Amino acid sequence: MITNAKKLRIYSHHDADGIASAAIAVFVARRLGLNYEVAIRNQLTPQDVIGGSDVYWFNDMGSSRLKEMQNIKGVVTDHHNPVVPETHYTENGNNIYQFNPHLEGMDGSISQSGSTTTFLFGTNVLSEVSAVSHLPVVGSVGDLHDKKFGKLVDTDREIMLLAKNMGIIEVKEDIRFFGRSSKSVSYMLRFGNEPKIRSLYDNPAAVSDFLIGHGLDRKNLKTTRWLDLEQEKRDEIISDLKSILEKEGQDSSRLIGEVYELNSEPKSSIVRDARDFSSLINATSRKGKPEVGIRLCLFERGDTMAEALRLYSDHLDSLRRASRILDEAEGKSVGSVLYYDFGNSLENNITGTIATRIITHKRVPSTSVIVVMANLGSMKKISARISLELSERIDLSLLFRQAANGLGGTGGGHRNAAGAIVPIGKEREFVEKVNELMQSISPT
Ligand SMILES: [Mn+2]
Repeated sequence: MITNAKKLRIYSHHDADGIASAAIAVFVARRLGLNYEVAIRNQLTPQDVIGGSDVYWFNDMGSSRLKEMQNIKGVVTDHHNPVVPETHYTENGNNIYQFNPHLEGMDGSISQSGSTTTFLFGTNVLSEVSAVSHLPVVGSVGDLHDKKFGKLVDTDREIMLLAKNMGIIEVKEDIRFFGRSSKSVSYMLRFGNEPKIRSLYDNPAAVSDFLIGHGLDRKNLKTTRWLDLEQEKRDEIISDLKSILEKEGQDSSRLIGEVYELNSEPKSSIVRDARDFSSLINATSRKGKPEVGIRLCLFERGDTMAEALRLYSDHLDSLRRASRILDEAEGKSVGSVLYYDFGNSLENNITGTIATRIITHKRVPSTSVIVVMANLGSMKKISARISLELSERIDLSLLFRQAANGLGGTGGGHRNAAGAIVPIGKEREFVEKVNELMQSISPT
């Protein structure tokens, strides 16, 4: 279907994993000389799921919406929890082949990202896809698939090793904080939270003293990156950070893990680190220019990079504004659900980002469901996160789907990160329903 498509419609999700997936699909479409169009979506619209004569390729999305699709001919390569457990779906005039790790008994929230799934499918269409095997690494890390074990696992790992063996990426054991290549070492230590070093976290004075104590010059603290330091210096700092963590009574083993670097980027590049690369492409999409992120994934630099950096700085401004709103906001509790409704004061495409921030940076019980809402026309856009610990017992995507379906909305996602859209006015009921479902599965 793909190789013979007169017109290929590529739909992908609006986060880093989705953009990496879109780039893989675009790479395939270009090499096959296809006429194609790309649409990046936060959620598929009702029009998106009604097909015609074109061929569709849904990436990092689609599995939770299969039942609403009509007359669609094409492929879904996704890792979100599927509503239909079929690899070939032919109801409602559809002819859809669905590729999803859940159908193979794997957990898509950790074993296989959307971009890994898209890549695997892509290799069966066109073997040259291996030339972009860095993209599943970027997408998987963007979806935090390396969080639980400090490295990529299962299928994500197999593709990462392929990229490594091809010399496309380099794998190292190093500090797993965000910003190794894109931020100053002082920023990296100040906001690093995997794990959170209590005496340094969000404490710029303590971070400066610590770094000066390690021989760094005060005037260079804002410009020197982690990757600029000599290996010996990094080892020295890491061993000191480990002893601080141990003194704080924390597990220091989580500080070090696998990190992935892109060999196509020089050492001086701010997106040499795959995690930093994923945050840059994520920003291009959140700021409404996903095509810039896709072009970056496909090795365009120069003006494309300059534009990406502008979008990144705009995105950081939005997040700073959101943080200020968040500081003043009081969450409301309904049982084990803690929810924040920002109405029109929060951009509705960063509700998930903010929910992640709350669960990472605020002191919330590990048994809570963190919910962030914002208005989306006549609907409420809802994003939620739970701790990995709680997700061992609860599949949030199923709860969200069930709660939203009863209220004229849609919901889905992953075990630990889910979303829903319900009509405005139904949000309180939604929260109550989620809490009720939680209690029935796992009473607290
Ligand atoms: Mn994904």
